[in-house]
Amino acid sequence: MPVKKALKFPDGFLWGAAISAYQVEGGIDNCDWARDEKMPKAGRACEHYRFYDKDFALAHSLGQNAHRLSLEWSRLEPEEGQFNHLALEHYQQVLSALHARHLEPFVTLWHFTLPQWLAVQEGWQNPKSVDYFCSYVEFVVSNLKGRVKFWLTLNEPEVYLLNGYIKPKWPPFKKSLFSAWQAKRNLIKAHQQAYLIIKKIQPSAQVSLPINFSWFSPRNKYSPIDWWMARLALWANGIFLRPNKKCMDFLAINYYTRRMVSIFTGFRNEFGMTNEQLTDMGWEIYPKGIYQILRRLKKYHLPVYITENGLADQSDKKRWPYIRDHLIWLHQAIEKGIDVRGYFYWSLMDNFEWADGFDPCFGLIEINYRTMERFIRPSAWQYAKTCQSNQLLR
Ligand code: IFM
Repeated sequence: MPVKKALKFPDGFLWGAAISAYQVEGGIDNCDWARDEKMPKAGRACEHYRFYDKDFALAHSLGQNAHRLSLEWSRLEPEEGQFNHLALEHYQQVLSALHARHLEPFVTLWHFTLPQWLAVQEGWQNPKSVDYFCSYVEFVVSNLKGRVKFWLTLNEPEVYLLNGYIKPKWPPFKKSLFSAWQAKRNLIKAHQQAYLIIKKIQPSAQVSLPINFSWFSPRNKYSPIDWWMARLALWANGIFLRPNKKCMDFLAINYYTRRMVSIFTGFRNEFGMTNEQLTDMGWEIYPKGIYQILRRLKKYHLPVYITENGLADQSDKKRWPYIRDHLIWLHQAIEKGIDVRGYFYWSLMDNFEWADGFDPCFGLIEINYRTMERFIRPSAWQYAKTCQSNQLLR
């Protein structure tokens, strides 16, 4: 969709980028990902634990006014029931550094990694995981409530179930629908109870759970089965939304791609496409999907934050067109009455992309993993113009 005129975003719109602890901090060795021999290791990652202030200065220089990060549970509770006050102080400093740079923090409490003491007790499959999570949330929120307004409980639990229990290519590597169902039940309870705890400690907090929504289209649009499968997939994508809708103050949407659905080949996203239409991960670039998802979720009548949207693109040639085109569709959704209040690009910097290691480059900022130098990519300056002016210029 070509931009015809400057597209103005609502006053107070939040513009930022997102990261998560294990993917960027470095030095996390007490969680399931660090201990599992089958997985690539994050190791030093981007040494963001050390360079956070420098990284926030870069985000600020790029015109951003918000920032999404996660806390590492295994740092804050390295042993069951034992909270680490040094780690807490660290995150207090991190949050103060964000405020000093006028970056509104969105804080995720759990982003895929489990403390090792919980992983060896069957992680989210264990019903006790709900109580463990709640006591961690209580500790964190009581101590950080003065610095955080926006809390995100569990990042993309549906992606976690798929990769950890169905495919499975992530810890805990359980190929079992029954185990997935147990974990799902506990994740839902964990979100709902954490929501109540946060609201009790901090009534003014805004709480949600980020869900990774894809758009699904039938591969063969004349096939009723493909069509029906695509509808089913869209419905299934909401397994963490429907039961939690009363425990969400806003919708936190992560959107990346569309998947083509077919009775013959299942759920794929790279059929018959040129390289131009694909990211380095092989994901289709389909900006209209963000609009289609938002239209579908309008019935929830909740404010929306796009808590992740981005692509792996080592060349940096596709990044700005990708962001721009998604913002055009986002603006279209706002014009249709959807209350979108913020957008976070994934990711502020290149980082550890889970089972894919360090190869994919999602960052607005490139990292030299040897020297830990940071280099701002040209696309980041383009995005900065929008962040600074609160509009998408022609
Ligand atoms: O890197 C991940 C992130 O941890 C969760 N959402 C999707 C991103 C890109 O795959």
